Amino acid sequence: MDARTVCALLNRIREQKPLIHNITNIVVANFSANGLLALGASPFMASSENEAAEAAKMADALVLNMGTVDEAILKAMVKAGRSAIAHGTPVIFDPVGAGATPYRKFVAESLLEELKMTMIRGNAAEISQLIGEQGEVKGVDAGDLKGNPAEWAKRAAKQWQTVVIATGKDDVISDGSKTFLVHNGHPILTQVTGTGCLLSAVAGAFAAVEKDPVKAAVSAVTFYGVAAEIAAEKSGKQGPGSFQMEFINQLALVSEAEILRHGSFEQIE
Ligand code: ATP
Ligand code: TZP
Ligand code: MG
Ligand code: MG
Repeated sequence: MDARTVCALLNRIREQKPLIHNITNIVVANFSANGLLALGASPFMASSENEAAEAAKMADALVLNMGTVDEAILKAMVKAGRSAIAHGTPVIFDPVGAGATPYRKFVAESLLEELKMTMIRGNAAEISQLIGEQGEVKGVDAGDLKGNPAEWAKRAAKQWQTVVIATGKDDVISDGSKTFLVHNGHPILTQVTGTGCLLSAVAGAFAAVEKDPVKAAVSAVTFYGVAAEIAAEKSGKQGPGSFQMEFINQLALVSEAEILRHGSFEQIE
């Protein structure tokens, strides 16, 4: 695949406006909904177990984010996930803070054992925790990493039979045999909460319009990184608040020409 694939999938999202069912955390719900709208998708936040199965059934993708999970949300996630899988709908899992507390480790493992995910998107430390490695987790962020994120992503993909997106300075996408590196992105993304969570939701929108999860994942991450680079340049030295606003603008405005010019990824395996 090359950057033209990214453009083609972005155009599909803008034309088809896929419905993305999110069971997500209270910190990022608004940012995720606005980011999906800017991209051209339709966000649907529905976290009650009373409607989880129906919401997932009508959606084009389901995003499960355990950022502020509790018992009720976990039950809703299982119901939504089973419904999505029964209807052939892709499921994207964001294991926010996996390994930060024993409860989060339990939740992540329960969901992974219960539901066959289409993709898992986490920072490299979270991904390491899903395979029993000890990448340092500082709350919801990655700490100092001693280890190889590409290796972690590949192992996690094999163990959980899925496509893994492990983010950080470089982003890794692996299905256990093919592995890609995406070089786009900007460090200021780490100064705005929810940029990882929004990427997971954006990956859901790409999975909604493309059956090959590797193509969908590489495209989502490249598109997102290019939008961040342009937003950082446009918001200049004004800081993370202005960047956040400009980033939402760029999710809507990024053009094919910009993706072809700036998109940078390679297959390493
Ligand atoms: P958050 O940073 O919001 O806590 P997260 O920890 O779940 O999110 P990150 O790994 O920070 O996820 O990734 C979020 C986005 O930030 C991704 O698009 C990633 O490529 C980008 N990113 C993270 N660190 C850097 C960096 N040092 N340089 C460039 N881009 C980065
Ligand atoms: N605390 C619980 S969820 C959350 C915080 C700060 C948001 C995390 O979002 P991201 O994208 O993983 O930083
Ligand atoms: Mg982070
Ligand atoms: Mg995160």
